[in-house]
Amino acid sequence: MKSTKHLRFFVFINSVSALLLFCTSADHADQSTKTSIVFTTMGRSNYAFDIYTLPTSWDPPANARELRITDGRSVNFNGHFPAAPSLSVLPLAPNQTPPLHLVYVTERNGSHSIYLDAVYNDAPDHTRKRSALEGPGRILGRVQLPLVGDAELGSGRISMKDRPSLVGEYLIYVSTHENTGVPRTSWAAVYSTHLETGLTRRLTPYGLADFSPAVSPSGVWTAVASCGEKGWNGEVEELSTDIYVFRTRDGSDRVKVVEHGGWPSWADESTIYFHRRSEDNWWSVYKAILPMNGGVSVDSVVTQRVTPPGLHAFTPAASIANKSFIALATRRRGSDYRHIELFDVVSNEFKEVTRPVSPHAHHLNPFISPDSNRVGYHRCRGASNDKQRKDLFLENLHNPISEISLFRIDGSFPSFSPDGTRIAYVNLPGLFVANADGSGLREVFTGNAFPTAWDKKRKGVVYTSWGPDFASEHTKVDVISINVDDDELTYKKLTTGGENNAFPSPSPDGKWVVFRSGRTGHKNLYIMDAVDGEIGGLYRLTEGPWTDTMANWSPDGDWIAFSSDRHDPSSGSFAMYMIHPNGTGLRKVVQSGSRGRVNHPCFSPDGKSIVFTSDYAAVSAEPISNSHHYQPYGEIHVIRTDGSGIRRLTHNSYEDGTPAWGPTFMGPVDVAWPIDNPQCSFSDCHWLRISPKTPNHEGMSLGSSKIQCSH
Ligand SMILES: *[C@@H]1O[C@H](CO)[C@@H](O)[C@H](O)[C@H]1NC(C)=O
Ligand SMILES: *[C@@H]1O[C@H](CO)[C@@H](O)[C@H](O)[C@H]1NC(C)=O
Ligand SMILES: CC(=O)N[C@H]1CO[C@H](CO)[C@@H](O)[C@@H]1O
Repeated sequence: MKSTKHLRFFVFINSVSALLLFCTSADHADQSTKTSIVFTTMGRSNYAFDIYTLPTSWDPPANARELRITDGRSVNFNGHFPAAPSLSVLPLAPNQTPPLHLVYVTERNGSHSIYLDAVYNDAPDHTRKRSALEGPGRILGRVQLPLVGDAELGSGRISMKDRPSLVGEYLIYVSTHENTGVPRTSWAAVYSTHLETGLTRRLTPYGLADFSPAVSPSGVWTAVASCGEKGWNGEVEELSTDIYVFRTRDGSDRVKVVEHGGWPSWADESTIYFHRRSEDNWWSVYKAILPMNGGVSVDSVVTQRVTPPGLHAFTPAASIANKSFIALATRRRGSDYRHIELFDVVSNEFKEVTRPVSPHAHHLNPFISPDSNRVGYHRCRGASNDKQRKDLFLENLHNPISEISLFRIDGSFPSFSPDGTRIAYVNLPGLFVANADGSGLREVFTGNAFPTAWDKKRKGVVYTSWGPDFASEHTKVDVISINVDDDELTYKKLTTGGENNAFPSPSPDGKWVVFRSGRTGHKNLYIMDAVDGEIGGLYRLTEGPWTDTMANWSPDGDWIAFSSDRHDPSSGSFAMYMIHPNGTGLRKVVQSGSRGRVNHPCFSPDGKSIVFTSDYAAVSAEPISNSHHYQPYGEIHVIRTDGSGIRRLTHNSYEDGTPAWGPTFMGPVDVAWPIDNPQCSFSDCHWLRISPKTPNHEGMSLGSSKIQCSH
């Protein structure tokens, strides 16, 4: 590779920069000892996304084959085919075949980065004038160039990155590396990085959040979906975004062009395709025509619906060379899958692209090459395409606190054994225990159980609750204990009434268990004997017509942290509180805005901090551009017990939840499973209903009630 000299400005996360990154950010809390946090991301272990491409020709050659153009490592998504990159950083062609250039987001190496790949295939020479990837083809090789990682964005910042476009020497993309400082506001903003100098400029005004940027063919204008001044109001389906346009150079001349719309894509300098949920409830693609000679405003822009009712059509991609079609994703009656189709905007005909090729997979977020000859998209690569991938038990993630080693677990509701050597977790239905190095996996309970908690004194004793999750006060759920070292694996029922007794957490002296129960018609906290359960002693800790839940007992025994909506019962808003086990000292630790959510608190081993999941940083992407997440805002945060020093640990557009804080510092490396797990079993957005007139099914999620949309 001849490009080494150009790479000095793009120091990607290597060991040296990672070290710098951690040294400059070691300012949190009084973490005298180093520890680990493990958390869950809904469905993430099933993603395995890669970017693929197919020809767009209306009558594709019979031998057209779907080509995987990313390398089958990690999760690769939201691609973009740049127009003939003229970057001096681009590597030289190793042979004569015309390379295909692809910009995309990848999650390898523990954080989001944006890569540029030059992909070479064996398409015969005469296809050059058409498309390098038409006809048969095998990938011969690739040159991979990291463009932007967290190291480029400054001292120890961690961020999600999204929807990149490469325009000349500039990379335009979303990043979440700047803290808004305001609870329940999105950190997503559009940035431009000059690749030669590494200079990064923010294009979104401070105080606003922008999603889904798209750059016009000339590069002069960028369109975004933005909530504007009204901000984010808890939406988890369609965000209440409008489309704004500004100058790519510096973000100036920002103007709203479309009220109610998202995911813009430019066909030419005055035509923008976008999507919105129509009044008839079908997601549809629309077209906005901007006036040619200035004076652009919502009133001077003409918008037209492009796709008809009767199917969902969204995430449009305009085609530049041949303007007679666009690409989009659809959900149709009779198919459980999201597919990529073309839509002829002259004849109003659809043409299926991915269903004939891979009918049983979700395909997301299409994009079209500048010559209009191919369409790209991402989908789950599946096990057969995935020789290099190892399934991960624990995926190590960068985070801004050097004393904490952060892992995503392939499971939910994890908890550490007191010595940190074992992890119990749930993979419904079933409760499992494994060594922290991924060995010794054992299913210890086969019922529907959640969450998990280890006794601090009696070795191998794990508490859980057995019954349906996210159920009403009177649902039959009981707290049980299991000795996971016992060959018989018998369980002991500790509660008897069965009235939604759940979320047990044992005291450090091994004598008591705090749990929540719905026995009075409200979920409040109770304390019972750890060994004999209710019959050995039962005390009521909290009482009121609201929900107290997800309790966690502090390591010194003096406090119980929990999640409650007592400040606004039944509103769906949860804050974190602390109370002494004797019922005194109640105080609120943190609330996310006035209506947000703070769930699943867990104390640090030194008792000075608490990890939790929250919508404190709002959402980071349009939910429809992802697969299903009940709570796409869920991110892992830590805070001191006095309510100061909140820090965001995770950055993504997924649902992160159920964190556990362990006593040892586990080396910051991935832990692979010894076995292969099934993949690609995630679901498309549940709220994309195919019969829009039928009522919504209430979403059930890692929190305990569903958030209301603001419209
Ligand atoms: C442009 O796309 C349409 C399909 O919408 C196709 O029929 C036509 O042949 C294409 N034109 C060219 C020049 O490729
Ligand atoms: C309640 O418990 C806390 C700590 O656990 C203690 O400091 C306090 O004195 C106790 N209050 C009463 C009234 O017992
Ligand atoms: C800089 C760095 O850590 N690179 C690693 C990123 O991950 C791949 C595997 O996906 C490794 O091969 C690289 O060494």
